[in-house]
Amino acid sequence: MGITKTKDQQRFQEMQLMIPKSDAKMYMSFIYVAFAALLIGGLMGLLQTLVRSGKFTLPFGIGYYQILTVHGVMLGLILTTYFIIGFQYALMGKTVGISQKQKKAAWASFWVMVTGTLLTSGTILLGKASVLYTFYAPLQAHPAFYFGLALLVIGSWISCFVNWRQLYVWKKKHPGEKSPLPAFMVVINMTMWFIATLGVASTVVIQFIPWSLGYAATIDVLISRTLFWYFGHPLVYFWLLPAYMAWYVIIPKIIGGKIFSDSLARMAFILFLFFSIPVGFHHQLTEPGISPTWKFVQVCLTFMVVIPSLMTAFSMFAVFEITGRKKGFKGLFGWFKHLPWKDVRFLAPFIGMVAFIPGGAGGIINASHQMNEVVHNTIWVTGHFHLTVATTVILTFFGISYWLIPHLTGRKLTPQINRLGIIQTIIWTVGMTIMSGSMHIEGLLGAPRRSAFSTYGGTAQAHEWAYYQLAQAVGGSILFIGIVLMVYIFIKLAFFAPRGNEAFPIAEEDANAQPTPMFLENWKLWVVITVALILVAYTIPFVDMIQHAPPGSPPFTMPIGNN
Ligand code: HAS
Repeated sequence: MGITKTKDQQRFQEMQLMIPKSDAKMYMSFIYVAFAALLIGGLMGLLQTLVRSGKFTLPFGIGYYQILTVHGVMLGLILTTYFIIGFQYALMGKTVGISQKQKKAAWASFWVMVTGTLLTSGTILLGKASVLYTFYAPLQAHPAFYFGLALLVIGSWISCFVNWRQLYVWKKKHPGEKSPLPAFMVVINMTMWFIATLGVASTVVIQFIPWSLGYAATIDVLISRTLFWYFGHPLVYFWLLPAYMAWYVIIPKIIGGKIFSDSLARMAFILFLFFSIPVGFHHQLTEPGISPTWKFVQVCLTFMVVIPSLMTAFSMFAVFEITGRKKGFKGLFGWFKHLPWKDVRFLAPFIGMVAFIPGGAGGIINASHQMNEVVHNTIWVTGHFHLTVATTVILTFFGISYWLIPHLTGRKLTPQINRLGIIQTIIWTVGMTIMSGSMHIEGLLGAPRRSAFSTYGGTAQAHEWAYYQLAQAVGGSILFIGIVLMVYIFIKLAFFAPRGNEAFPIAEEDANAQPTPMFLENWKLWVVITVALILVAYTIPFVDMIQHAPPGSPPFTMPIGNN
């Protein structure tokens, strides 16, 4: 049974209530940490491109792998997780509300995560954990690094429980009604995150911590990598889904349209829950110890996870076209003209969408088993994730920041800040096009990823790659200017912009929209299917890995001061 229109409209009005100051403070705390991580991680990114160009040597004995680890952890793990959790709390607070008790628990999640972050970053900065953001065994870090990671995950689990509880309490108060779309999406993302992080938590607690403390002399590398990638691929969708939340729910409002299809959006998110997790082997296609049959099964499942992204692309084109035509724009592409190009809240996420066309195509190439042989472990993969997470996702997060931060701090996005935002978006687009484009080409020429200049600087190929590495240094420097500008905009929006009320733009459904089928909220069924798919994809190969385990590996530490 679907929901009546009057109730829908009434709920929509409730959503427009202002967020209380104390709630806003909690949401903003996550966002402050995210932007601090952006600045630190971005600076490390700049240093990396300079070192790889062979024209710059790190001072004070700082190692290449040390800055690479800071870069990956700060941007890939800290910036994303904090921004996402802060944004999701805001969406939940706005649509289903947050009680005092839930807020206390949310603060607990924040402080546990901060404690973990300080431990992890401290060990990396002291040079005791140059293990990159994937911390592959047998690279070994100081135990504090792993304890920090475990706390980060535990803190995020508290957020999962808070978000689930928020929706549960709301549903109790609104029997028979469908949940607000943003809340539904947040709960899917956190359910996926919880199931996925069980993998990384197990390897950290069962394998890495005892090994780093010296209780175990060796570690089973294949098992640790498998548990990592069981988590690692859903991790990328944990980054992507909040961007999709903004595309489905926020962007239509900003362009003056309606949600294209509430049911389609929910279905896409359910498909992400099903297919994000049982696909980790596509990161391990070149690894021995996993049978080709199981790699093939997971490659097929990877192609399933492409479908909800194609549904999203379809949905976005439909929103743009329908809104344009309603405004009277005619012709095949006339609707394109109505888009609010001068509104940075739209422009930044839109460029993110455009970047996802080549970014997604690159992902499909990576997933195609034979083609993966060409690109695996080359800097092509780095190019791929700079298009996906560092452009599609991050530009959307910036787009969200332009309205979310002033909304939470009681300020206004002024025309001047909007203009700066447009400049920032252009700088980012130019910098990333140069950097990611040259990474893709250099990868096709065989250049390795994650390699210090000292490992390939003297080789014959290094000459062939030099041009692209220079281009990456140029792109990286432009991007760093973009980061500094974004941090400036953030500080302005958080502390100095004029006081006012910035809208929290949540789109409505069309008055004539078909009711959303209630079976889409059958949470138990979705979780059972997800677990069943995971068991199908992982049980036999995992048992194989344990039964045929080779002797474990002793620890290995990256050389310090290796440029
Ligand atoms: Fe990936 C490696 C496969 C998506 C991130 N990926 C990585 C790594 C990262 C990453 C971080 O199969 C490196 C990990 C490491 O350190 O080793 N990836 C895929 C596939 C997809 C995909 C099949 N990746 C992402 C996303 C990421 C991300 C999203 C971050 C957010 N990836 C791989 C594989 C590897 C890999 C292998 C391992 C490689 C190796 O060998 O190590 C798919 O989800 C992509 C589907 C996307 C689409 C695009 C839909 C387009 C849309 C935009 C519409 C545009 C509009 C605007 C509406 C089908 C929705 C239009 C307007 C106009 C004017 C045109």
